[in-house]
Amino acid sequence: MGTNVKVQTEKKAKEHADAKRMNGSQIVLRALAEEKVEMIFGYPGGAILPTYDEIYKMGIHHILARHEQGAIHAAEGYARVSGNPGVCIVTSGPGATNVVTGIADAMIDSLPLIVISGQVATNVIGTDAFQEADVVGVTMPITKHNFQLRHVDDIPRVMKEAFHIATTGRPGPVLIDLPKDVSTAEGEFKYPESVHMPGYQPTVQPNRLQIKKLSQAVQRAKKPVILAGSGVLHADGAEELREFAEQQQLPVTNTLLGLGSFPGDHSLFLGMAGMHGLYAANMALHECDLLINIGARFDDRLTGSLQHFAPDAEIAHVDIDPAEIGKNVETAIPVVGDAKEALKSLLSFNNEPGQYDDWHDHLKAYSKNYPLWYHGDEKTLKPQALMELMYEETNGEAVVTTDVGQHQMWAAQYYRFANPHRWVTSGGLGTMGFGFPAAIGAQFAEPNRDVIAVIGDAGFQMTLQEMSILQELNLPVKIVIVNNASLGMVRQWQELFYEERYSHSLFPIQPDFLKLAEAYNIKGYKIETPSDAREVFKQGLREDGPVLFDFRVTADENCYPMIAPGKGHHEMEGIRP
Ligand SMILES: Cc1ncc(C[n+]2csc(CCOP(=O)(O)OP(=O)(O)O)c2C)c(N)n1
Repeated sequence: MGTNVKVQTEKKAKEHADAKRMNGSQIVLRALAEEKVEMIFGYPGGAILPTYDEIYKMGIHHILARHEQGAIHAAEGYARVSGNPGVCIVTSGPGATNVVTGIADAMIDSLPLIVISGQVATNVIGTDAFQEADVVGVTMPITKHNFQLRHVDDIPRVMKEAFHIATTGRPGPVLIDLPKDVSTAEGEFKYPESVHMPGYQPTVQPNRLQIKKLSQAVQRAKKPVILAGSGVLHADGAEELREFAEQQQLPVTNTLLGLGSFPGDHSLFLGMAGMHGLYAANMALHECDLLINIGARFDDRLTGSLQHFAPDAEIAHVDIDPAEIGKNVETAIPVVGDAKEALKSLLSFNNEPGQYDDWHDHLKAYSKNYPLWYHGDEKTLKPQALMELMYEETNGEAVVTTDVGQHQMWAAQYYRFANPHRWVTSGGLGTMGFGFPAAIGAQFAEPNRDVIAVIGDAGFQMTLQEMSILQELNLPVKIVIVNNASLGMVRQWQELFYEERYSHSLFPIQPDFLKLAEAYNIKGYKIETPSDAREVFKQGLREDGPVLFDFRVTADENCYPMIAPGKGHHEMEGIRP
């Protein structure tokens, strides 16, 4: 026997000895352990029962949601705050279809998720068996990748690839469909050390020449601005972003999802841009001669009318996903790569900053003359004032999750995020029902930090059943209902664009949220005046367990400033009282 063959044979023999025989469910769970998964969120049912049996026997840390949608949004909140993939496990058919919204949400917001869905046995797939749904077909366009397991021997490789795909490049959700017979069949557990995927090789290191072009453009520019998106957060590049902005003295604005990637109280920060962004931020985008997009999608809520978008700017776009570059906005300097690596490379040129004093003064005047505003008074509780006091009483240190609507925009405007991974919101899909369960996942990721779920009275009613988790585990999530007795954002649009025809957007009758809290043994407070708001919030925040605050805010408040549909950044409305 040649030496080479002998070595090979010995290696094979060793591998065989290392391999352990176990069933498919055990293999799946062992793979999760190999991937250092600390907890999973889920809900059991027929097709996934063999796996739940092993979860029981192996003592895996599993959080039982009360609806699969709650489980997947909790997994998203966990992923957003921890930076690790969120894992969600559900049964076939309705269990799997109940997580479709969360999968789509994670896809558009680039959150790493592993979703394991039970499936009917392989011999009945395609026969309309009980609780069968073609989940692979349904989720094909809304997953970064999906798999259907057909053989137990494939499980280790598929699990390894799934985690690799979910967490590398532009993160995203990966679904693994697990037929019941595959989960009970016996096989060997040998976890691969690496993946072999020639067709999937994300570019992490940016091209040095492109970086040089970008660096030269910064030197040429008179009116540059950085637009930082959540790509900076996914790349853990907040520190490098601050260093680069300071080194080159560049003003910075954020997308909604990018908040926290740059300190909210920094002198170079202009505030959030976009539909409800700050006027100074939007005018910086409108008037700049160089727009450096780092890890943002140029989505329509950010750009407003594309026809009017950044008319005088040379556009540079750094993105790990090449499909994003040039998708919506013509780009002169494309840079494919990881945001942190790109920023490190840009920093290494160590250029002197350009002469931007006039530009800074110009933007500062916008900030001074057109700040956020609202009419406060002593008698009524204004939602904006509530956000301000929340910011003050938590020293800006809390993890804040939101649902979707006016409260989301007010939280984004008034809670000045100083740190990465403390802001959890459904940006791309705009999923009502997201905010409260996401706070549960966030609290698991940051057990010692205040986690505040800021939600509307309508969105809360979509997933409030997850108060059961708070009750069961005494999880100290603080629920802040910004209660305007309406679908506030819908009401605002109907007021402004549909001649005040409030079609199905007002809630004259509401549940008693305090009684609901009581049903789940959660402490509740109803607050109706500004004078009570601060004291009660302070007091509730000190509670060790969960608290629900029902803040009765003014019902007819509109969220300003605003870019109306079809308008450009320079046409913002409500920029002054
Ligand atoms: C699942 C879902 N359905 C519908 C919408 C459309 N929508 C966007 S905001 C909004 C109103 C939200 O009301 P509420 O939760 O009370 O928050 P508010 O705007 O009052 O702060 C609606 C219905 C959505 N975003 N998500």
